[in-house]
Amino acid sequence: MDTIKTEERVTVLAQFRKDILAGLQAEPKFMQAKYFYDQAGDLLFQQIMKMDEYYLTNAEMEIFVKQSGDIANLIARESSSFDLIELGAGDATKSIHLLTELCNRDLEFSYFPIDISAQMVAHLEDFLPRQLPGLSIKGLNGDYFEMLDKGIALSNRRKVVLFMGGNIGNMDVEEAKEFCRKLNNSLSKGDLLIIGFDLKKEPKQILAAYNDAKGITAAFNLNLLSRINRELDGDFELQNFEHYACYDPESGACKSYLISLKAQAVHIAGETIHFAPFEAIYMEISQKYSLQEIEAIAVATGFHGKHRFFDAQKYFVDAVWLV
Ligand code: AVJ
Repeated sequence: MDTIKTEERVTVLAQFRKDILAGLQAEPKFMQAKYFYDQAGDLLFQQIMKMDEYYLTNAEMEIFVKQSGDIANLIARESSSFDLIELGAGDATKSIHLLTELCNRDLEFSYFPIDISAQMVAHLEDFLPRQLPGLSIKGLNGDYFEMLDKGIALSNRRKVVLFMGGNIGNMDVEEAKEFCRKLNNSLSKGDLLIIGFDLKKEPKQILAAYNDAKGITAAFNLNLLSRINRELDGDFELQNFEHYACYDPESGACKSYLISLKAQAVHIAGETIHFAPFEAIYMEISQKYSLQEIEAIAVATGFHGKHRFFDAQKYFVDAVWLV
């Protein structure tokens, strides 16, 4: 695995400190969703993916279980040699179906999974070659914005970028466009982007996915406060904060907040942060899209291609975009 060296670990912690303090000293306060995924956060996210309310994983799983053969054919259509770069691979339980199809064909490819969680990348490098003998794999641990360039530099073949799970939903629409534009600039003609979007649907169903009855999503958000307490010598009292999720069916923005239940001061890395009663920390966006909005992003950012893969309920779409 290409991972952070010991001297870089200091920088990672310093960056965490800088980002958290900047977000909490901003008006309004915010945190970055990428920091959810420490060891406890990984486990909580795996629980989220198993929840009844969290339809996204099942929907995209269905796409990859039933249609990986078609997706593999589409990838192999151009040429039998390419590299597969996955942004935010996680535990790869969906992409493994595509990897299996690709391994079953006479293709020459390497798999570069990128993930913010070092544990996940280490797990993939250990687990996948045992599951799929002969698979050429090299994991990259880090922020996928940074690691993408590294992945592209490592590859001297045609590139297929996988960006699944609705991870693009963690950006607002403008950030998503900016990201796709950057991605398009980094890629070359003939390269492919397979990108998953959660679709606009019954608002109550969306809200329930981010406001589950058992409070797992609440625990997932509150876990970032625990992480700050542990890694940045913070003194957040978790019982003084409440998870609040809302969905705007017009814009498609589903947002999560932690609400300060009273006036309080919190100390983090030697700094004092003041909270007014019911002041919100904006934690995360999970943006939902219509098919027209998705098409508009493709066009605006230099991609083309009409191939789309849906689950039977049309909850989710994996679009195949060509550079
Ligand atoms: C990993 C960004 C796809 O937004 O649905 C799930 C993260 N947060 N529940 C999402 C998440 C709360 C998830 N993504």
